[in-house]
Amino acid sequence: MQIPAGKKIFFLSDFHLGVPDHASSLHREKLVVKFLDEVKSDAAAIFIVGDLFDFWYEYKKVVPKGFVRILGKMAEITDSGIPMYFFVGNHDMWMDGYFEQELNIPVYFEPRDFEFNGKRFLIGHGDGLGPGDKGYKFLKKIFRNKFCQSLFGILPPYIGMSIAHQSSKSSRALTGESDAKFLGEANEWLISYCKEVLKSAHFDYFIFGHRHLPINFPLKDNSRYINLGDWIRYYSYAEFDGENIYLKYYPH
Ligand SMILES: [Mn+2]
Repeated sequence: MQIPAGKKIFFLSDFHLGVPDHASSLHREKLVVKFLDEVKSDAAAIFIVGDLFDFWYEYKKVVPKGFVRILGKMAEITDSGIPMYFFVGNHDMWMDGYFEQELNIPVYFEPRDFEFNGKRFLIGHGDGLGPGDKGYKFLKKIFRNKFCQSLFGILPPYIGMSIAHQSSKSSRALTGESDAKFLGEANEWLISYCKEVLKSAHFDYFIFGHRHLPINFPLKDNSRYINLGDWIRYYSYAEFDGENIYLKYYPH
């Protein structure tokens, strides 16, 4: 795809809407909506790269309460003809057609490559990639298992949603502040992942979320790894102007 002159592609992730409480989530939701509203006239496309929600599970006929502003804004943007793309995160992987049907937004469950203006992008949430993290990789298999997902769906929502909110809280408690520092080239497992991919294919840009730390790291042959940070601490996003990519911070 060729981006029309003057237009840009925006990438953002990890809003974790729904936590830690309604008031602060609503505050962040309104900021994301304001951002989307401001960039839409410049946007050739907008990518949301996972963990939009702190927890999302679509029942057969029912979706979770709340989040009406952001869902409405996303619908408005795609209705106006600007494409949006969504990658599930580890907190909102339980999607089942609602975004496609209601918002006209494709939902991707795995990293995927795109080409804009001759530049190759590999885009994904980033969870479960690279070396290590065996515990999470095992858990992810269970979470992604159709049978386990449908078992969860039989639970009455007030029980299912309570269990999910509880476990999402404890998973955050586990990661906490250890996310806040760059661990160095050798220990950042998404950098290891990018290097592994680059051995057999060239990408100009690797765009991931999940790490909750804005990172713009140069790899070999002018390739870059961009981590989108989050909208909890950093309010960070990436912008591709057709030639270069920039990691930016939204004033709040
Ligand atoms: Mn996240």
